[in-house]
Amino acid sequence: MKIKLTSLLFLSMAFGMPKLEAQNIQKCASFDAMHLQEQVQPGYIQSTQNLFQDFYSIPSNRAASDTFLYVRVVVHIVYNKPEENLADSVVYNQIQVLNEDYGRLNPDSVNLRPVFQPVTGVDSRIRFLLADTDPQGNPTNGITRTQTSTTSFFNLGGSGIAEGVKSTASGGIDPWDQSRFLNIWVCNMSIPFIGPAVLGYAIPPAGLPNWDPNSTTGISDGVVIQFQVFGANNPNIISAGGTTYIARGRTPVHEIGHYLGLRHIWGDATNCAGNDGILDTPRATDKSNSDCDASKNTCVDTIAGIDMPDMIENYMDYSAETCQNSFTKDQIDFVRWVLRSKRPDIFTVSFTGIPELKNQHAFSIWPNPANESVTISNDNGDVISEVALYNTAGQRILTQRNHKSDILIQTSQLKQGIYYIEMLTPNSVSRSKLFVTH
Ligand SMILES: [Ca+2]
Ligand SMILES: [Ca+2]
Ligand SMILES: [Zn+2]
Repeated sequence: MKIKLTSLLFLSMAFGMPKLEAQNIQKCASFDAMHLQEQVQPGYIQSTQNLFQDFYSIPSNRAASDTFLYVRVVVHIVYNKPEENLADSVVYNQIQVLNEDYGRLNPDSVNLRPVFQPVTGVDSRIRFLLADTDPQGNPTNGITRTQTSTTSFFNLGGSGIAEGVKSTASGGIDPWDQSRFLNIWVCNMSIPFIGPAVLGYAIPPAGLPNWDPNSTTGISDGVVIQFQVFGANNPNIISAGGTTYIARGRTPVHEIGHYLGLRHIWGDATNCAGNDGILDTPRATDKSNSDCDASKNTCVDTIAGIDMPDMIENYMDYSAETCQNSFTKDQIDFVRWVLRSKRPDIFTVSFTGIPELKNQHAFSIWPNPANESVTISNDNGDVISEVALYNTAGQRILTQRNHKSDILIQTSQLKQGIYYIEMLTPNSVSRSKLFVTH
């Protein structure tokens, strides 16, 4: 990776600006970041591999639990140019994509080929919520904005790793307490005069007993994302060599997979010996380079009695974001186990413990309590683009998309009780209680 980028830059200096094909973008530098971590914490990589044995060795680790886990997220927007200062609506959209993909609520999950039916992932019951209280206890919308004089956080000597963005002293912003918040930095880490080379990275928690996410040495804990690929409604595009990279918000889905311990589906090897540690993901000889080639079956293995084709639909592949739509069952069980056992303070289990979002927008919810139906209207006249209804267990039970400033929700089929209603507008996300009585 380091050699590749260096030679790319050298080529550009020697021969003028080369065409950077979109296929040549290294989608993820997590494996390089893991090796950098190994240098300051010998044994780190082995400990992350041990996580898989630890997970599989105790059957109850895989036990399904209905408990919803709500991860506190802070998104740090670090920008130099105006287009890098992504709107709140882009952040909200990305959070929605995370919840859809980790909840298997994504509409394109139906595109997963039937051959993978025996290993198809379920709803992880992990949900991502922007923090509403910062580390000092002040109200926040979970988004920080930092203007920087740094035009790119790309580090030529560091395998594309952009650790500078994680430090105020180096033009970025210091993390919020990494044992309590999933920190996501969104920035520009393009190679000067060439363009984006790495779209994101994150490293798994170590299985070491002295694992400290707040450690100041090595790779600082959290996720880094190249600004054009954050949010499916991002107005910026990566276009190089006549090819446009189509972003669907799946780079953060992939990187959070690493943050929760997952490895690349092909096991970071170029032969069938590569192993991602997960038993129900088929092996592959190499990454899918942004393609959606469903004809590939590069390695023979037997999962659920069959030799499955390469799983280009998997979020942990390098396939195009338009054909990614699934985790497997074991990947889902594994990330839940990692979250509970290795990052135990980063989530809350009670949706009711999460304060309602206030003062972002005034909505009228009438009648409340509702019987047959309820009408929600946005008092300032802006469009309500989506309404989601959750029960007190935090399960999303209804999603309704919309194009007007008001929306009617049928409640006659809902059981009597308390619900949480979430309203998305192009500029805000708000939550409120809804009571249903019959
Ligand atoms: Ca596997
Ligand atoms: Ca196969
Ligand atoms: Zn990756």
